[in-house]
Amino acid sequence: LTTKVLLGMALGIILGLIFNLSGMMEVPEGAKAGFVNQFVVNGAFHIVGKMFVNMLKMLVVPLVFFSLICGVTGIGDIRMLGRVGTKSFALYMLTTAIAIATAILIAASLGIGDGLNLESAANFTGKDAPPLSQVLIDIIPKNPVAAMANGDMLPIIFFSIMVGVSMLMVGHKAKPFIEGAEVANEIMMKMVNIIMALAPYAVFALIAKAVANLGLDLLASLAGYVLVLVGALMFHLFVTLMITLKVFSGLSPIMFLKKIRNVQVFAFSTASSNATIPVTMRTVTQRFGVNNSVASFTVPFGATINMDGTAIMQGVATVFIANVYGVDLGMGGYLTVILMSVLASIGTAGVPGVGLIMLSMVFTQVGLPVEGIGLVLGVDRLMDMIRTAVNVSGDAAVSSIVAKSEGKLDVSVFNDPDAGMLDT
Ligand code: DAS
Repeated sequence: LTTKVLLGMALGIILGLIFNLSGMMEVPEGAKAGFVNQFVVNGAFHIVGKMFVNMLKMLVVPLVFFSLICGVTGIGDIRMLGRVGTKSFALYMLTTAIAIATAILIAASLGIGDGLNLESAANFTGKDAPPLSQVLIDIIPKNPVAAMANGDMLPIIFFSIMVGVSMLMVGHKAKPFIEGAEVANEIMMKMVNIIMALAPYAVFALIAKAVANLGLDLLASLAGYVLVLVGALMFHLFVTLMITLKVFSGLSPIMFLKKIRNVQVFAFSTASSNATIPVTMRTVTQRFGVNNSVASFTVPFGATINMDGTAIMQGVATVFIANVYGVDLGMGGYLTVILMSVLASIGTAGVPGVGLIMLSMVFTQVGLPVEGIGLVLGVDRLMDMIRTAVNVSGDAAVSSIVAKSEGKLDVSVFNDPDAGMLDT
């Protein structure tokens, strides 16, 4: 399936470029958009892409609810849940902090954005992410069904854990319910496989649309920002995360990178960690050999609070905009950006564009003109796709480290190149 998905991605990029470079996407002044633009790219491709992302999102709430219940009851021992929670939270925060510190170092040392002195770009009105105190209070759902209806992940995670823990305390009387949850979880995972079979076509449509609309000229004008951001993201993925994986778990980074590719392509094409949860869960359990009792917690948890890629974008964008506007942030300013970005990433779900919304909050905090975001807005869709792939890679790496430390990772599965391969 991976080859088919990669093929879909490649064809999408090629067709998108053909549409864009051939001028078919242009809308002459006062005229209507052409056939390709209106009915193919922003018509058929848009519809297919949205339907696919909705199908993935459809799974997230029931999958997280049932897999967390199975996971917690599968843990069997509450103390382990505490350990898994503490270890994963600590590692998620550590990797995110390292990510943004590296990004700021790279961007500041290269001095990107210097001398661009553009007049202030289109003003950007991003809604602010909730303050941390509110985020902590909102972890406890007033109404769990409402939380599920709204897809608020942290309250859903909290409620599912509470149900699982309570079942453990009820003991054997809850057995039918636990078995029911196990069957429901299996049904959800089967639905993931069905949806993944559709992936090559959806990935093609999603990427063709993004490339056709975005084009290359936009990238040229922001080359410095894009190159440094992509460089920092790749550094984090291939160096920082892989060293962390090797040091903390001894697992093979090569095998990790080989098996994580499918998840990265999903995250890239949907630009949503949340929508990718079903694929991350399947890959981490069936290809990495992580026991569901750990993955069911660390994967949804990571998709919500762990956004290394987003933190990197915030670091690079802050340096870029500060230089463009000639604002000298100083060490204090940069430390504030690091703290804000790590904290902001806790409170926001993994959905497309959330990083940009958090960026407006970071800019406000350090006194940068928020309209500066208008400069990076144009390329943010593509940057979001790349950084989301880094986000989910961090979720999978920490899940593997925590599982290994708990003796809940089957190394023979991890080292078997064909384990859990989807034959479709
Ligand atoms: N798209 C977000 C995610 O799903 C990341 C971001 O917007 O920066 O992780």
